[in-house]
Amino acid sequence: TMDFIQSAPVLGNQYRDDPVLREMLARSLPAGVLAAIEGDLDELGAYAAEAWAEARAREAAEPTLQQWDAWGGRIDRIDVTPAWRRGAAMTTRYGFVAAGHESTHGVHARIDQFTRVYLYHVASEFHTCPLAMSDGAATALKASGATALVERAVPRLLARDPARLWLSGQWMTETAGGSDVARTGTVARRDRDGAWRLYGRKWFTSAVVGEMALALAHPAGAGDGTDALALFLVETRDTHGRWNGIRIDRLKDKLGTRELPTAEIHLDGALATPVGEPAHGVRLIAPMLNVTRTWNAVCALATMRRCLALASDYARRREAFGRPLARQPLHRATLAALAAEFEAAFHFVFFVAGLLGRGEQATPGERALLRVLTPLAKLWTGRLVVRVASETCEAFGGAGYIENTGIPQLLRDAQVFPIWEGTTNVLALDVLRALGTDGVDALATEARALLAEAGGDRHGIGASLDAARAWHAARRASRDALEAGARGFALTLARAF
Ligand code: MFK
Ligand code: FAD
Repeated sequence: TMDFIQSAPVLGNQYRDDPVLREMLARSLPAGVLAAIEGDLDELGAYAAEAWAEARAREAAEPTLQQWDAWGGRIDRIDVTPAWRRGAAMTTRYGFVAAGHESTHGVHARIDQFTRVYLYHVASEFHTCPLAMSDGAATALKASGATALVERAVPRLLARDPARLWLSGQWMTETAGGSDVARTGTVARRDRDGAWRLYGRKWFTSAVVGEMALALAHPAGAGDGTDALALFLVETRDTHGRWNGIRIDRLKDKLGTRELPTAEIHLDGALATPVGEPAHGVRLIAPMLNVTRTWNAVCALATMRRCLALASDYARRREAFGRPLARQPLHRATLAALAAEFEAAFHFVFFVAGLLGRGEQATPGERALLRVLTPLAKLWTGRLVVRVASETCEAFGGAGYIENTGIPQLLRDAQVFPIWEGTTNVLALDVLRALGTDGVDALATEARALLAEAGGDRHGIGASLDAARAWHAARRASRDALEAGARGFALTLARAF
């Protein structure tokens, strides 16, 4: 055994090899819709496998920032990785953003779109981050009714032609507050010509390479608090292609998502257009948050699926104590338990995607359900993916700790899902916000209807919903008591769903 060489895990076509995905599609989509999209899904499944093999065969690539040219001119040029350079062509070819908004497949648009995103995410090297924000921007603009901005930006965000495609950022977080955006210090002032200009510092901007952003700012002279904030559309370049009053201070040195350029920027008179009246910015950006949170859940699923695909393949290749790990009862049970958790989360998230796709056709009950299940799906999958990625490292033994196997990156990348787009706690509080005072009863009724549809409650789900209801009722009077238990409450509801 001195010259024993372990064979590396191999990834097959990620569409063909995924029975959980295929079963969901067969159940959720009419045969005609599935037939129309299956060719694309098969190509994306093959692309996922090719990209994995290619990434193992080269050095890791990261974006770079060049602030100055040779002569001392300020340029702030960000060069992105090869996978990112293919991003526009892939996005327009497969409609990662467009498919969610086109009418071709009616209420199935979001299932179609998020299946594509699920297959693309890991290979995309977090190009899905700006795509999520672009989808969120298109959704928020449409909901705002700001006609001129909708006409200018939405067709570009949903373009099927790479030369026309726009990406959007989402500029909220500042040094003083990411969760508490009421602490926004960026100020919006009118210039001599009456145009709005933004002044301030945005502390995390993940798609500054994009053509636009939706940004929160405080109109000069407006009062304090969340409601005084306004939402602005900023085009990042002027008509000559120069930065629009934007300085890139540096790129973040991050634990994971290292292919994604996340910048710290200064806004120094960036021209901006208010979305609607210059107030109620958080209310206006909320549709964007809910869409990007759904993307977050889908991309967390994609990472979990990748972990399980690799760990299962490896378990068939690696032998210990006389047989492949896949035939060691305890290793097998360990992976099976993770797969079961993944599968439950998968169906939860795609149920949410299906509700989102109902759009205008959704009943008031479905809208209320979507509102509360969105933060639940995001917070649940954000925590689960970290656990699955950590167990995957362990399932590879020492190899799972060695960078160029590709396994550690899964864990480093997974850790972002519970942090951005609202941490677990912030989303648990959002669940309280969404449920209001009576929402818990409505949610429990809905859950019971789903249980009846599923043929009964074999796992005591009704009992845990009753416990959550009783808990909520007992603390309704005390905001502090309600908040202190909000995380446990939200996790109980999510697990029940
Ligand atoms: C690859 C995977 C894809 C992921 C890509 C992601 C890229 C990463 C980019 C980011 O991380 S961007 C930054 C994300 N930042 C956040 O998510 C902020 C986290 N903080 C919150 O979510 C707070 O809850 C929030 C700032 C929204 C609210 O704080 P406040 O100051 O307590 O607000 P308030 O007064 O409760 O709410 C203001 C209004 O918004 C209210 O409506 P009204 O004015 O009509 O009363 C709320 O009901 C409404 N609202 C808040 N959250 C909502 C919402 N409405 C609908 N849906 C929501 N989620
Ligand atoms: P804080 O708000 O300071 O939170 C610290 C801790 O306090 C957290 O654990 C939180 O859960 C907890 N906490 C806060 N409030 C409460 C409360 N009321 N009750 C209980 N607990 C609470 N932002 C953008 O705007 N645009 C981007 O493009 C972007 N890209 C990002 C990319 C990456 C890779 C990362 C890591 C972040 C990015 N962010 C972006 C920022 C991200 O959204 C914020 O970091 C996040 O919302 C948390 O805000 P914060 O960092 O200020 O943490």
